[in-house]
Amino acid sequence: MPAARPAGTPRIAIVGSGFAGIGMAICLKRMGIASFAIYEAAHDVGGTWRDNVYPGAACDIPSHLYSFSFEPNPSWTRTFASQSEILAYLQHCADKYGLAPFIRFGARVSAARFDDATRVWQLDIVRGGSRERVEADIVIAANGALSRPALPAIPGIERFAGKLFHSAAWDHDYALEGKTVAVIGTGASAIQFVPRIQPRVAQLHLFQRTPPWIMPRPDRPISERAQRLFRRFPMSQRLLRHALYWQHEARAVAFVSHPRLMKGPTAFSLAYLARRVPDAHLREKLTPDYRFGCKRVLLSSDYYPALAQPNVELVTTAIGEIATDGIVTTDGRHRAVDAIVCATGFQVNDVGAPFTVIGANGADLDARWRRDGPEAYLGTSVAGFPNFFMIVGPNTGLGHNSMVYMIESQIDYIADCLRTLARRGARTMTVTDAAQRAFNERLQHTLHRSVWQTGCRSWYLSASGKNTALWPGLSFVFKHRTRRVRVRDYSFA
Ligand code: N01
Repeated sequence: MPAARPAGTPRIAIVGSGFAGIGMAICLKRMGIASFAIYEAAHDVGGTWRDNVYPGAACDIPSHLYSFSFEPNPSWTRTFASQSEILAYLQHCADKYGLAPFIRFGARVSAARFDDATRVWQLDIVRGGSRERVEADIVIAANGALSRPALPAIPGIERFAGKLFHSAAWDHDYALEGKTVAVIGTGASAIQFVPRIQPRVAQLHLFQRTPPWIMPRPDRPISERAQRLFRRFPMSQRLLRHALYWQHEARAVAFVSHPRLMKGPTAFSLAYLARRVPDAHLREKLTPDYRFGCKRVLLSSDYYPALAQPNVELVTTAIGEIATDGIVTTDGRHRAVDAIVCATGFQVNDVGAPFTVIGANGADLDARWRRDGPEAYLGTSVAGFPNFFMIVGPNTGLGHNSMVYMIESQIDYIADCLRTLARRGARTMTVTDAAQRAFNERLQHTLHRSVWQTGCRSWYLSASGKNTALWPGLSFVFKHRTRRVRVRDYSFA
C-alpha cells in the first residue's frame, strides 16, 4: 500500500484487475486518491479477457457498448470484438491512466480480516512462496463472478489418461489436429470454439445436456472509414452506443415482466435453426424444450453449420462415466477420444466467498454464503462487513445488456460511499441487516416472475432454485439506484 497519503485519506485495496478493478482504480485517480493498490494474482491485467483464450473467444455484446463510457474506443475492428482486442483495450486503459505503479502482479489475496479494535482490514497476500500482511481501510473485491472454472463431477474424470482441460484454461500447446476430441457442454464458450476446432480435428463428439437457444451473430468488420468517422466525430460513436444500449435494454422487459414478447424472438430462433440445419433428426436434438431466455440466449452464425459437418457427432445421451481412454454414455456406448475439453462453465452458485473474508465480530462471508447462498445489498455491500465493497457481486449479472454498464454503476456507487464517509467524518460504513433483507426480499419477489425461473437449469440458479446471479430487470434502474448512497441504509462508525 503506498505510504504517503494526505491525513484522512483511506487506504484502499482492490482485488483483481479486470474491467472492475481497472475501472475502480481509474475512478479513484480521478477523485485524487492515490492511496490504493490493486492485488492481481496473475501477471497481466484483463481478468476474464486475459484468462479465456479459447479459439474464437469474443464478446457477444457489441464492441461499442462493451467498453467504459469515459473511454470509447473508436478503433474496434469488428462489431463484436475478439478476446485479444478487448484485452488490448484493457491494457490500453491501464497504461493511459498510469495504473502500473499501483498494481501488484502475482499477488493473490488469500484472506481479508476486519480488526474490530482498530477498525482496519488485514489482508494476507500470497506472492510466490512468501506471504505478507497489509492493512487497508477499505477493501474492494473486483475479482469477477466467472473466475472459478467448474469441472464436471462425472465419475472417473480423474482417471482419464488423455488430455483434459477446461475451456477457460485452454492449452494452446496441445495440437488438436487430427485428434478425436470430446467437448462437454454447449454454452456460451462452446458455441464460440466448436466452429473453430471442428475443421482441425479428425472427429468431434459434442456432448450436449441442454440445447441452447441461438440467434445469428451480426458480426462484421468495422471499416477504416467508419473508424475514422468515430475518431473525428466522437459524437457519432456516442450516438451509436446509445442506440445499441436501448436496443438491448428493451429485451429486459420481456425477460422480467412480459414473457409474451418472447414469441417473436422464439419464432425467429426456430426459423433460423430450420434454415441452418436441414437434417430433421439433428434439428430435433438442437431444439430447446424450455422457454426462450430462461438460459442465456447465445449468438452464433457458425455453430449450427459446424454441427452439420460429417466429422461432428452431437451426443445427447447422458454421460455415465469417463474411462481412461474415452467417454461412456448411459446407454453403455464407449467413445474413445484423445482429448476432452470441458466447456462446463463456472462456479457461481452454491459456492462460498472467493477468498476468506472475516468481517466485524468474526462474521465469516464464506460460511454465510454457503449456508444461505450469496447475498448482498445492491450487489455491493454486505451486512456485517464494514467498508467491504464488491463489484459484480450477487444479483448484478445481466442476461440482456453490457456488464460494463453495471460495473460502472457500482464503481460510481463505491465512489459515493467514499465521499459519504468523508462528508460524515466516519471511518467505516456497514449496510444494516434490515436494509439488506428488505432489498433482497424485493429482488427475489421480482425475480420470481421472471423468465429465468420458468423451469430450466442454468448457472443463474442455486440448487434450491434461488437466483443469486442476475439483476431482475432494467439496467438503468440499477444505475439510478446506485447513484447515491441511502445513508439510512448504513450504520457509520
Ligand atoms: O458455461 P455455461 P460457459 N455434464 O454454464 C454443460 C459468459 N460468457 O462457459 O445447460 C454435461 O453457459 C451445461 O449443460 P446444461 C456468459 O455469461 C460470455 O459456456 O447445464 N454437461 C452447459 O451446456 C455465459 O453465460 C461470453 O444442461 C454439463 C455447459 O456445460 C457464462 O460465461 C463467452 C455438465 C456450461 O455452459 C458461462 O458460459 C463465453 C455435466 N456434468 C462465456 N456440467 C461472451 O461472449 C455442465 N454442463 C461475453
